[in-house]
Amino acid sequence: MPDRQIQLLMIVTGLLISIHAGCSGIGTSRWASDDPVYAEKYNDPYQGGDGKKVARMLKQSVDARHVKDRSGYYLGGAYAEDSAVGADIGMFLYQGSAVETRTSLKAIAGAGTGEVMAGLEPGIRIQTPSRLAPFVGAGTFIGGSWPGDDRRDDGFDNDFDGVVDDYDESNAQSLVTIFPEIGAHFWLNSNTRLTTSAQYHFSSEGRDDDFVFVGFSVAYLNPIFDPEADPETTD
Ligand SMILES: [Ca+2]
Ligand SMILES: [Ca+2]
Repeated sequence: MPDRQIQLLMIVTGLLISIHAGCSGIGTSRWASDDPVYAEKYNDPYQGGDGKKVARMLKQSVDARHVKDRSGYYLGGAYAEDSAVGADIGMFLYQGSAVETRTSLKAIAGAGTGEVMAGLEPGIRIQTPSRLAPFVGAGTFIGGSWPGDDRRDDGFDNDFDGVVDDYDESNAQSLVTIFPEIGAHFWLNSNTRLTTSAQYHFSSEGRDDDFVFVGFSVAYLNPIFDPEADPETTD
């Protein structure tokens, strides 16, 4: 990975860790208590001596297992060498509390072949079920440039269908990449998550068109129905 991108990733990760350190101070161990799943675990008064109390405070200050089997959506941006950029909007689903699957609609410009491309990016991430959650992941981008410029009179069979300069020829391109990924999530509160990651995209166009995306995203966890919060369902 180029030095500049490593630096950027370290800065963003450092920022997340400092925010985490700042938020984990005295009085913030109930950081997600507005979430009904988290609250059910931790809303009882502290029991036992000081040792037990501190142990539970520490545990609940990092616990993010309330995300188990829940879904949400995210908005993200990415940066690569030579001013290449990307943007995506997607949905995620936790399979349990440590495995996250996701799919986004993604647009990229300047990366790989240099064309503006749009497509789908499904991925999977394995992470710690904690407020600050490092992860490793993998994914694929499947997309293309469309509609492209007119190529009906260049004397070349651009779409390789055996007919030169037929009616629908353009310079539209497809692009498929697969990528490993490392990164970290940080939950600002019970339902808002910041993420930074680095993805190494292996391009279908060859190794010269591989690229590294350093990305940042903000995600929102969908609320769940809480019977205790609805007065009509409580006695
Ligand atoms: Ca053709
Ligand atoms: Ca042509």
